[in-house]
Amino acid sequence: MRAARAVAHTNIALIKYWGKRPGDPDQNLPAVGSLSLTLERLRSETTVRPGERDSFQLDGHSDPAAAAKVARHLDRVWRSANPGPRPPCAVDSTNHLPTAAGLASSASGFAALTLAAAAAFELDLDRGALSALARRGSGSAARSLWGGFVRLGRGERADGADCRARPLFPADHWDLRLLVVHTAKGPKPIGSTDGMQRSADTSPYYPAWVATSEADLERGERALADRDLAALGAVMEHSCFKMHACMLATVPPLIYWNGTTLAAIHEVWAARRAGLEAYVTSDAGPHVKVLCRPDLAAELAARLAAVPGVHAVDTLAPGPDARVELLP
Ligand code: 2P0
Repeated sequence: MRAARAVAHTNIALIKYWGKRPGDPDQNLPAVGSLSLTLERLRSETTVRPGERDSFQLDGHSDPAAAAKVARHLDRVWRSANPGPRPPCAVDSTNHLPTAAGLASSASGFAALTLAAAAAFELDLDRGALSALARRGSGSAARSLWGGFVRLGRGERADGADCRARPLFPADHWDLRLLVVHTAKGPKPIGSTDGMQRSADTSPYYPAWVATSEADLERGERALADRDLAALGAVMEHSCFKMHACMLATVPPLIYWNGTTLAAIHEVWAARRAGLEAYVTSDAGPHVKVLCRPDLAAELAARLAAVPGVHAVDTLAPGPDARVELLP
């Protein structure tokens, strides 16, 4: 075993993933495909080294629940190529995400862990195989192996081997900006994994959500290929609001938004009516993400920062591939 350090950037789904297809829970198989934009700056950096025993530190702190998840994921990576016992690992991770932002770190976190562990274990895996492994840690992590625009197919196989992301277009294909509008501080009340299970079990809109998502993916990919912002924005908003409709119809309801979330959405639409072309999306949390051209980003950010209740607005360009290096 060697020591290795990986960096993976977080991503935001333009076409959303919500729900798992039936099968082995440890395979974490999504019910729908998804299409994402990897972001600059927001990233996880993870080092995996041989250790006396397993240890895990995140931003200098240890947490037994997180350490158990990391150990389980190291086992998955190791067992993908080795029958014997896994060597103990010292894992250190740093999240370069705005503090208390409530932005998902599991995408960049599991992507970086997968990449660093595979290199540390000296496994000869291509990025597709690494993506399938990262997916087992967190569905959105499968997309963070690549920069730019990435599509995760739903896959059909029970063993998940065909459920891996692939890069559609690199970061320089289309110079867009994604504004992250922070509308709250602190963690969200219910995690995605539990929330999506609850939707699958109780939301009458869940079957419609699953049945209609493949068409959204096709529209999204075509709009990206054509660099057609109006087409991409339309299908991105539709995918987002359909997912939130499915969440709202869950029993008990999943409402990830607050009043400021809605105010920010209305501000984006008001700006659009005024000629500032911009489109919204939002995930399993209260923040609003806004897609626009670079030349409009500053004006839109200023308008959104002025909405009462908005804490901060980050402006992010498309980000790079995940990368890994062996350490001495
Ligand atoms: C997404 N989300 O496509 C969607 C949109 C949240 C809403 O992927 O259970 O943390 O670990 O596979 O990846 C968040 O879910 O869930 C997510 P698990 P994950 O970005």
